[in-house]
Amino acid sequence: MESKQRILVTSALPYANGPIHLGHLAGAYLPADIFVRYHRLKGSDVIYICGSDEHGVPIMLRARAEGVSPQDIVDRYHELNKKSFAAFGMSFDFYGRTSSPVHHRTSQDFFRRLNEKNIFIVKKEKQLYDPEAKIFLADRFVRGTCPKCGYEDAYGDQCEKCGSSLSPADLIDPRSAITNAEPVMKETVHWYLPLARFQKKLEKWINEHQDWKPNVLGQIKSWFADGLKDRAVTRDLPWGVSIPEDIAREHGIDASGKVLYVWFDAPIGYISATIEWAEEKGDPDLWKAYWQDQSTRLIHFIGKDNIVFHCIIFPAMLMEHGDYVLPENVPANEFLNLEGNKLSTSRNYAVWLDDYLQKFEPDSLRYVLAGNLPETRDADFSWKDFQARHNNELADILGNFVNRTVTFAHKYFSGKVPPLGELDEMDRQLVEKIKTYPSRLGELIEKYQFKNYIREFMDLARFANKYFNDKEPWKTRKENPQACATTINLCLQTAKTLSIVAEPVLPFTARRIWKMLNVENSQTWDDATKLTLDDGAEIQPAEILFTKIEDDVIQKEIERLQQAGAPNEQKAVEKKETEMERISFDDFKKVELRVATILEAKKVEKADKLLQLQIDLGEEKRQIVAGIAQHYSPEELVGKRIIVVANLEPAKIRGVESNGMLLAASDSEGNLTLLTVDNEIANGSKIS
Ligand code: B3M
Ligand code: ZN
Repeated sequence: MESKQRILVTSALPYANGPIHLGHLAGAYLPADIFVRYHRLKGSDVIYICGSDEHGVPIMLRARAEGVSPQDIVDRYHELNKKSFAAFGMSFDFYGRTSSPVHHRTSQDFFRRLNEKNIFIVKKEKQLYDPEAKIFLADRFVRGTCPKCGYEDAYGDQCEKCGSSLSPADLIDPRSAITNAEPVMKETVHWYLPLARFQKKLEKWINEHQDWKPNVLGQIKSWFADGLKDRAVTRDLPWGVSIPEDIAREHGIDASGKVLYVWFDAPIGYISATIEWAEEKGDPDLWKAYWQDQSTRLIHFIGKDNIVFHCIIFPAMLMEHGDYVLPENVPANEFLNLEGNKLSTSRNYAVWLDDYLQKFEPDSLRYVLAGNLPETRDADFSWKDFQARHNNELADILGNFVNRTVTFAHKYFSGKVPPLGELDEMDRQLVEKIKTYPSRLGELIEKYQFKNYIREFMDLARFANKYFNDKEPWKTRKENPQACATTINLCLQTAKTLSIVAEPVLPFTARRIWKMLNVENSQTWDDATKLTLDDGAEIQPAEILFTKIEDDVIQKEIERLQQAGAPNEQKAVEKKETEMERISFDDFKKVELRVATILEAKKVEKADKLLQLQIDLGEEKRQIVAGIAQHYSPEELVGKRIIVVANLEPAKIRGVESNGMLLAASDSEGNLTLLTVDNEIANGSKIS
């Protein structure tokens, strides 16, 4: 029998530096689990790999703050996150960790292979050093003023305010995040991945993947447009994967003080976790059938802040290593906001998974998040919406349909599947839905359109509910028992179909329905298309699948967030009446405002405030120039919905054509935020 095509799915390794929150789930985890569960039901040869990312400066900073070791921090959160993921139904085949010996060895072997192939550029250079703590100040070990936007608390690797990627030497007035001391420059040596040299090869490879999501391709293109820069893949830190001793000796340095950059070793964590999975399966070489077979479908599920690492840096590493398959797709999601504001872990403005699971069922969150994923643009989670979709869709439609079907079968057909008789037109319509819906839903999952999958699934449940109502079995029971038997038979068959196609998103509910129908765990996606319940088969008593969530329970969650305080609340800037110039309504009507989406973004040469944007305005694409470079980085703009003055005279700004103007709000403190739309609406839609 020909071997099935292998599918290797990964989710971004969460830092073992804190609990998992909704933003993580909506980004890299829930979509992957839906995809993998679907493929398991299809009988695909699929494995799902994840684990804890346990290196990097933030973990060291947290350890220092708590007066414990980095190992203490990662031990705590590795266990907590692994437990929370399991309770949420995340079906990893292996959940590894990058502090494991297997990972250290795998990463060192990978580094050694690239070193043997002379891939790296080895540079002697001066770096910031804390003379008090006697430690080099890499990444978040140093704070200072952002050279791009003037933010005074920027990190050495990134400015959280404008999102720019930085290196410690870029910072103005740098200071040690450990002792606040003024750093000195000290000589060191680092290994660089020559990304600039790989740009052509990477562009050629990305051009073969024009089917990837536009928000992903847009960000990659803006990185290419800026020109890839060589990237240091080692750090002077006491925590991480030490560079191989033999290589350190070649350069006369002590390996223990030099480690691999966390973003060099972390993606290799996917490989090392697969190696550990194979060992656990008792077949140590099995991992090679996935990672080192070019026919494998490798799919990385991540959030948009990890696109450059998974679409440029790690693929470059894999290409140069030579033994590995490259990703077939990286369906990165955008960000999830919370009650209209950005999540803020530092301000506890988040919904933590372990906290959620103490109060609500996992399937409710799986369903509501999946129905509102930030697939191509940021999305928003609200507790009111969570309550509404749980009560009005899960409880009132799916739960109600299954419950009254099984209850009716127990009450009037002694808990057995009634005989299937002649089908009338309405019956045939339902049977047609049973036959066709699974492949429709499967296609949507294969195309990573999970929101559409959820919507169409619930449409099928609605149709089933309507069929029950329209057939009126409580009447036909007396007037036409055979027709009633056929109705309840088909309702039970539909309940089974619904449970199978729901399993990827509602794994706990699916198994409760399978238990009721006595079809536990032997289900396949194909079974969902057939009437496999035999006449007379016994079924178990009905149970309530979803109890309604009351207002006071939700109100408590909303108040908790209000106490945490939404980050950087925009204080309304009162404009005095006298300052405002009045215009006529006719004047206002001349302005044509339309909705658009940003497709690409890049800096304007020699103009630190300007960005050049390619936008989709519905019937047309346009280029506009916007003075927002000090508030938004090009990569975070891709996929954003904006409001544009569409009938402005075209202009040339610093030699760049601008055909329109976007709208943004700014306040007296220099903050600026883009105006956007809060619901889905087509590009080009007019604002009136
Ligand atoms: N640890 C997660 C993050 O950036 C990061 C992913 C690593 S995947 C190899 O939030
Ligand atoms: Zn900045």
